[in-house]
Amino acid sequence: MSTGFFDGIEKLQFEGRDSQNELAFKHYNPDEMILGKRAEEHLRFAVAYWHSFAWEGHDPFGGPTFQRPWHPQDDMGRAKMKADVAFEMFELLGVPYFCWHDADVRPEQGNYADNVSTLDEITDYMMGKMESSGIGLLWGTANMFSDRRWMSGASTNPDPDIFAFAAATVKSCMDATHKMGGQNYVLWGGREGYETLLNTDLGKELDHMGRFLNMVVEYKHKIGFKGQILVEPKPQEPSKHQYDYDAATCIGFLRKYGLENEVKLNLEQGHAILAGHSFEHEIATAAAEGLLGSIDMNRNDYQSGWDTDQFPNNVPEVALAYYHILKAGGLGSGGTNFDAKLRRQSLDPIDLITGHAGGMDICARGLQAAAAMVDDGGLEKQLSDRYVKWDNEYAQKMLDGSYDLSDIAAYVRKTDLRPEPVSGRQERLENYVNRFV
Ligand code: XUL
Ligand code: CO
Repeated sequence: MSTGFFDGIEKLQFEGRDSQNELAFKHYNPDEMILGKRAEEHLRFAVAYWHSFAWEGHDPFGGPTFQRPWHPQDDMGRAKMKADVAFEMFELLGVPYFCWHDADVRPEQGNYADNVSTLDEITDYMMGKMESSGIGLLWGTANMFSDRRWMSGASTNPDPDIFAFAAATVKSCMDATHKMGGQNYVLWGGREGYETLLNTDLGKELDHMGRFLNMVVEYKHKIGFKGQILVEPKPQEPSKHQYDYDAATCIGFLRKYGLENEVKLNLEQGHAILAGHSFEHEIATAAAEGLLGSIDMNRNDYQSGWDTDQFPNNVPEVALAYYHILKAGGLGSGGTNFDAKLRRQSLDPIDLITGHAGGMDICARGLQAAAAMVDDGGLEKQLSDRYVKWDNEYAQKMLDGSYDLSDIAAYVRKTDLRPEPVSGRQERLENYVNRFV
């Protein structure tokens, strides 16, 4: 039985780029074959429960603007109504996946045992809907940043009672994710960081976080969870300094605590921007280490310096992101999660639908352009040309340990080496990319 929330809106269809219908896809055709695989299987779209159904429209200066029928979210009846509406939206959009935090789907009860039993109850309820709709869980995660108990961190809290509460909370969320057949389990370190070193022992907190993540991996194997464990880098907000600053920082952390073969990265466009990187930089950094897990797709406002979590709308940026994803072999069991929210003035149910539909179309265009660049091979060719001299015997000897610095100096002297710089061709390459986007 329909909730009536999206009354008058039918399941969106692909109508092609000439369509004037705002409730149709112009570019996203799930069945389009791209490099031998259906678009839906490349993109693996997911809706983020929190932005569309839990966030009520607050900003630092004002309260809720949305006033949905399932607000306030303090009881299980309304949590079920929220799930009913959420699944209606997933089906209207035709997305294969969704993602949740515990706090998005059940009311906060103030104590562990009740939080677990309401999480169990609501996730059972959602599983009924997953079964009838065929929609899967891309990932689950624990919200360990909203409630005041987490104000000084979760696994990095100075109080071991909070560390314990966090461990127990993650266990319950991993259990629920496993039960629902989730493909991944994500840990974003919301308040795993600090405001001031005056009250923070940074080395101790990092060691605690390393032990915590090792316990997560041990528990995954104990329960036989086959999904990937992912950490999500972000440099700041809410903490002034976050330990999971960016992909490179996370990779160093994973190596230090022996987790590089167990944990991959969930990379978010907006977080890359906050860290002073492009999204493709973060993707390429993870991919170079074999640690690309999944992506959170949004865009950040380039002027405000906040994590504005807007739906993507920049095809050239998205195209370069998917280009590096394709080069890395695709998203695997990860996906494209819209960690994106409406602007707080976008009050209508149709705004939720068109926000996601537009994001899906932008991603489809980005993927098409990325695939065309892969197919054409122009970027790949210029890379191999640029590095071709490394195939020379002497160049290989510099890398394989045959030569030390003095051997190299002797070679340079003997051959009277006078290197000539060659053009990096950036503008020509930017023009090349422009042909595809
Ligand atoms: C916050 C953020 C989170 C994580 C999941 O910036 O991106 O929504 O994706 O906790
Ligand atoms: Co995110």
